[in-house]
Parts: sequence; structure tokens; C-alpha cells
Amino acid sequence: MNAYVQKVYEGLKARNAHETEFLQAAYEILTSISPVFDKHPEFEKAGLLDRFVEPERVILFRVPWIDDKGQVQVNRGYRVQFNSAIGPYKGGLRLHPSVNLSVIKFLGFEQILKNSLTGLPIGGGKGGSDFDPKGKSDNEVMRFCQSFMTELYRYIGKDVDVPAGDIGVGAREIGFLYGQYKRITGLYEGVLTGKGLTYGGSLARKEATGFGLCYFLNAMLKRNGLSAEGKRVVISGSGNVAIYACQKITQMGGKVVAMSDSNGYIVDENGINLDVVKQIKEVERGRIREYADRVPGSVYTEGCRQIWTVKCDIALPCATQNELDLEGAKALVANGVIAVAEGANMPSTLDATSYLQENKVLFGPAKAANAGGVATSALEMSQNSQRLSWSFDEVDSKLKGIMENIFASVDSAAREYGSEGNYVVGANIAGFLKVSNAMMAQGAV
Ligand code: NDP
Ligand code: 2IT
Repeated sequence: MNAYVQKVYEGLKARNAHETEFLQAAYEILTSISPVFDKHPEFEKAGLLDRFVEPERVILFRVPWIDDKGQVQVNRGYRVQFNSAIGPYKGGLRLHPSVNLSVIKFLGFEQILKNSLTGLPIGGGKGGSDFDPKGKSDNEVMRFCQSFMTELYRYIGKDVDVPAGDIGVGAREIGFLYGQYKRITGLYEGVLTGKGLTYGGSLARKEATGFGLCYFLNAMLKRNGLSAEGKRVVISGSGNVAIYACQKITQMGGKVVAMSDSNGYIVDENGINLDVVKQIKEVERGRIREYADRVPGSVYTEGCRQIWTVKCDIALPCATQNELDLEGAKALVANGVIAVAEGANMPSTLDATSYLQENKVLFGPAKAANAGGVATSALEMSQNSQRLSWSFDEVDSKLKGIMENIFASVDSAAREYGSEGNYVVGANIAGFLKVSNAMMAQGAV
């Protein structure tokens, strides 16, 4: 590693020793972009990396709300405004009991480079809470969202910071958050993305991350003389990203044989019936095990980590961070996997990623492969500013073009920096070049 990069990383480690997810993301990014600092010694004098690894602002707040029994509950809310060099902060809100500052900082840090890769003018941010939406009534979720926004509203705005969905935040939560923002500020503006179609949402935003993942995968396969046609596919998760990845890869001729949730996974050798998954997950908010009760011949296994032992050609981790570890990577390689593309953020551990790459598995890293969601969010922002709505096909074809451009720039940055075929290095460098250029131009801020 470049000596300056190493020094910054050591300092980061000392200051944030307990932030394991953040340090994991930072280690991968800093290792990848190290050669850029060899080429640009002027970056050190400008303290560029010292600034890049510190969020511009961290907002941490109390979220009190009243449950259905009349009892006051308190959660912790976060918004990390990491980097605004190339545009207003942009990134999702996650509601999950595992949320803490380390998780939000890793997501925000990744988001800077992901948003840069889209080619659109959006900076990096992320937020959320340790609130668990599972088992809560609609009214409880509404009261939580209203309380969360009552604190957050003063820090966001259509040209300041534009949150969106992530784990546990979909159309229902965005609606409650939007209503409260409007009520407090009196502004009808595109302050959130992923909105409902009747109040400023964009067609194809719901589908965008999963579809975009498949467009990226397709470009990566094509570059290597391959295609998704006739391939066996395993997808972890059964939420927003997993469902629309399943839909698109099936259209591309792939056969999805397994999906999961945090309790376990199902295998259906006939190919997943996505209508059943949508009914269970989108309509009933149920568990994936119910699929086996409804689809004869399918099998449910308790425990989600073993999903990687299901034989496949293509694996799409679409659930959460570190869900694919070295053991999982070994099982995939032993079964002849040819490609892994990350729908979730940082789903592969560092050693899993290295193992897959060493074994010549095509590896599409999250910040490139799942950028279709935030890219389409930026398209939603454009539509809101214009006060126009584009058709599904118009948004979808822009999304496809963006994902193909992302692959091309990742591929060429990897080559330019002597790491041909290493799309992790390519994504980190390509994303960083634009942000570093903007930061240098804007002076020591
Ligand atoms: P959802 O809440 O819709 O779905 C999440 C899925 O992942 C569920 O199946 C959930 O299972 C599973 N999951 C969540 N946490 C865990 C865990 N700790 N262990 C095992 N399984 C878990 O979220 P999304 O589909 O929106 O997000 C999935 C991933 O994609 C996340 O990493 C997110 O950051 C990333 N992403 C999302 C984008 C978007 O536009 N929504 C854009 C880019 C990336 P269960 O129901 O049992 O909790
Ligand atoms: O991780 C992500 O890119 C998202 N959750 C989507 C962010 C957004 O602003 O659409």
C-alpha cells in the first residue's frame, strides 16, 4: 500500500477501532485506490484522503414513539452525510435492529463511490435506525416514521440531502416519511425518492436495483464471452432487490432455483414461482418458508447461510452485509460457479471476495452492480425538478444505459491501473477519480 494511504488507514483504525463494518469497507477501498496516490503525490499535501475518510457530518438522534399498547419506545436515529463533492447527499435509510454507527458509516462510505459511478450529480450519505419493523402494526410503523422525520427534516431537502429506501424501508415507510416532511415544512418537493407513483415517484424505481444488477451482470458476462441463458441462479434474500433480480434474470433466460430470508431458504428445481414469492413478501409480509407449503416439490431448509451450498452457475447475494463468507465462497467454487454479482451492500467478506477472484469467478462488486437503484433515484429527482413523469420504458432504458456505462468504466479503470478483470479495483478507482477531482477543485473543505 502507498505510504500515505497506509498512514491514513492506520489512523482510521486507531480512531474507529470498534467500527468493524466501516473498517472493512475502508480497507477494501483504500487498498484499491492506493495506486491513484502513487500517481498523484499532490493529493497528500492536500490532505485529500484524510478528508475523504471522515464524514462531513454525523447526525445522531432520539426517536421516541408510542406503541399500540400506549407504551413509549425509544430508538436511535442516524444520518451520515459523508461527502457532497459531486452533489447533494444521497442514499437510503435502513430500519433493522442491527443498525449502528459502524453499519451506517460503511454504507455511506460505499455510497460515495457508487453514486459517483452512476455518472449523475449525487454525493454520498446513509441513515436509518435500530427500529425493527417486523411484527409492528402499520400504525406503529407510521408513528415511528413520523417521529424519525420530526428530527431529520431540518437536515434534509431536495438540494441538500435526499434519503430513500433500504432494508426495512419500502413504499409504505417512504409514504409516512414524506407526509410528515410535507406537514412540518409545508414543502411539496422531491426530498425523498422511492415515492409512490401518485405523489412524485418514478416508474421503474421499485424494479431498478434488481433490474440494474442483471444489466450489470449481463455486461460483465458478455465482456467475457458468456451469457445468462440457461444458467442456474441462486439469489439470497427475498426483499426488494432479490425479487426484481429474480424477475429480470428469468427474463434473460436464467433459472432461479433458490431464494431466502433471515430464517432459511427454499429450493425449487422447477424454477422459483415469483408470483408466489411476491404474494408472500410484498402483500402478506410473511416468511419464505410459506413458499414450500404452497408450491409442491419445493423444499425449505431452516438457516440462511447454507444457501451457497445449492449448486449454481450464477450467485446473486441480495440480503445483507457479510452474508457470503469464505465457507460460502468455497461451496460456490466447488460447485462450479462462474459469476457472483452483489445486489446487497458488502455481502461478501474480504476473504470470500479474494477466494472467488483467485478462482477466476467473475465478481461484480456491490458499488457498481447495485448502483441501478440510486441511479434511478437520481432520475426520480430529475423528474421531480422538471415536474414531469417519464414512462416505464424511458426510465428502464436509461437505467440499462447507465449500468452498461458503469461496467465499461469499471472495466477500463481496472485495465488502466494494471488489474484487468478485477472489477473491485476498477469500481473503487473509477468512482474515486471523479470525487477526488471535485474535492481538489473545491479546495481544502
Ligand atoms: P428488503 O428489506 O426489501 O429485503 C431484505 C432481505 O434481506 C430480506 O429477505 C431479509 O430477510 C434479508 N435480510 C436482511 N437482513 C438480514 C440478515 N441480517 N440476515 C439474513 N437476511 C437478512 O431490503 P432490500 O431488498 O431493499 O435490500 C437488500 C440489500 O440490497 C441490502 O444490502 C441493501 O443495502 C441493498 N440495496 C438496496 C437497494 C434498494 O434500492 N432497495 C439499492 C442498493 C442496494 P428478513 O425479511 O428475514 O429480514
Ligand atoms: O444502497 C443503495 O444504493 C440504496 N439503498 C438506494 C439509495 C437511493 O438513494 O436510492
